[in-house]
Formats: sequence, C-alpha cells, structure tokens
Amino acid sequence: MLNKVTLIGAPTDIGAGARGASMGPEALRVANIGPILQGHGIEVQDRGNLNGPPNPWLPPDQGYRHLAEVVTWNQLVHDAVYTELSGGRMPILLGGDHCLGLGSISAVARHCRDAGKKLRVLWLDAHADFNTSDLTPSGNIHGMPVACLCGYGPTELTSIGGQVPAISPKWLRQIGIRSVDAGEKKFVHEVGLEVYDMRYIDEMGMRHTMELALATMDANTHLHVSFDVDFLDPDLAPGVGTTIPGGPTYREAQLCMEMIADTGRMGSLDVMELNPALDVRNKTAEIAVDLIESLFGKSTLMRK
Ligand code: Z70
Ligand code: MN
Ligand code: MN
Ligand code: MN
Repeated sequence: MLNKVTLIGAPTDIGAGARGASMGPEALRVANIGPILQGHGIEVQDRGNLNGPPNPWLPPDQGYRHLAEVVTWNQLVHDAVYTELSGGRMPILLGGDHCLGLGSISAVARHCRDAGKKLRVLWLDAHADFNTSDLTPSGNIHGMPVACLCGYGPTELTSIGGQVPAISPKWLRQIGIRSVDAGEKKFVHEVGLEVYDMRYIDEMGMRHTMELALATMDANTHLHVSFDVDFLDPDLAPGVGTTIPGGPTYREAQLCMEMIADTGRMGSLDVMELNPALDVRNKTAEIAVDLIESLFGKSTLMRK
C-alpha cells in the first residue's frame, strides 16, 4: 500500500437530497484525519478544498437536479484525483456527497488504464446508487454514480474519465446495501452487480462476505474503496443525510476495514456523505476517522 496520501476536500452537497455534506471535509479535519494517519507512518499532504459552484437548491429538471453543477464538481474531482495518482500518491477524497464518486472513480479507472492495472471497486453503502434519470424517485444525482460509472447516464457524466463506460460492472462489489428503489432494484439485477446486502451479511457474516468481495484480486490490482458513511448503522453514525436502520455495527465495520487493509492493495479512497449539520458533537466524523485508521492497518495486539 502507498504510504503517501493526499487529502482532497470536495465541500459540496450538489447531488444530495439534504444540505450539509458540504461541511464534511472540515469535520473530518476537525476529527484529525491528517495527524492520525501521520501517526501510522503515512506521509500526509492536505491539498485543501476544491472550489466548485455553489448549490442553487433547485428542483429536478428532466430527471436531474443540478446536472450542470454536478458535472463541474466531478470534473474538478476527476482532475485532482488523477493528478495525485499520476504522482504516485494515494488520493483520499473528503466528501461531499456521493455523486462525486463518479469523478473520483473515473480518474482511478483512467489511472489503471495508464498503468496496466486491474481495478476493483468496493462500494460500502446503504444504497446501491444505481438510479438513472428514468428510474430515480428524487432526481438527486448522489443516487446515480454507480450507474453513470457503468455507462448509464448523461454523456457529460459518463465520459468524464475519457472512456465510456469508465468501469465494467464486473469490477464492482457493493457491501451493506439495504435501501434500493423498485426500478433501481430491477436494473441492479439486469446488469448483474455483485451485491452483498445486509441480508447476506446477517446470514453469512462479515468475514465470509469480505472474503468473497476481496477474492480475485492479485499483485497487480488497484483497490478503490468508496465509503459512504451511511453504510454504518445510524446508532453509530447519525451524521448523514439519509439514515437507514440495520447497518453494520462497529465491530462488523471494523472487521470489514481490517480485511481490506490486510490485502495491502488499497490505492484510493472516498469518504462520502458525512453531514455535520445532522451529527452529534462530530461523533460520526470521529467514527469515520477511527474506521479509516483500520483501513490503513491500525490493528489490535493479535496481529503484529
Ligand atoms: C434514493 C434516490 C441516496 C443517499 C444515495 C436515495 C439515494 N435511492 N441517498 N445516498 N444518502 O433518491 O435515488
Ligand atoms: Mn497506482
Ligand atoms: Mn452513496
Ligand atoms: Mn448511501
């Protein structure tokens, strides 16, 4: 795993259904994300925040809310993430809402094409984020980034990384899913996404889930982790726009992160949807940072 990290703040809620994720980057900094990673021997550079268009808070137009602004923000994210990867550093995108996973992962996919690397994407989320303008109940583009990455969406979004589709659905593993809209669900099945939903985790356990989700990686694999904080159970993480009950517990989430760390293959990370306006004394940010430490190999005494 790369030991040079760059933090990239993307302070916007342009694709979300509630305001406040725009304050996510600063809350993660206040929770000491930089110094804490440094404490694990990682060289951390904080390149500050991207500066995109403000949120006009308008209703959806032809199935999309704020499409033009979402495109601009994703282009900014793409360029920043791609620059860091090209320089041999690991980008950590501090969101911001999850529509920006599109720019981030489009850049990672482009980097993998440059470097001849195999890409795997872990999507940790309560939601499948697989809506299209025809299927969406809300028009909120944070419900659409996975579909856009797979080539289903407006060209301005699907083509941000220079190739459509940016990724094959076969490269993706979704974990923790428990809120999927009716039309979206049909589409997930049609495309054949590999989904480990909460039912699966309840029955099989987090260990078996992660063994399967992390299988088929090799020494040439770049692993991207897109961590939507609403993946976590709301008791643990109330500071998100859409809390969905029945998510992974603290222990399950820790094991998930530790097993990702054990692969040694994580090359990029998104930390998305943290909403400080809905948090309680920054506790969700602190939990997120605690889990990110585990993602970077913090471990108990049982393992070296
Ligand atoms: C619903 C929609 C959503 C959050 C993604 C919700 C989408 N499927 N919500 N992330 N927090 O409106 O598309
Ligand atoms: Mn790389
Ligand atoms: Mn999401
Ligand atoms: Mn979500």
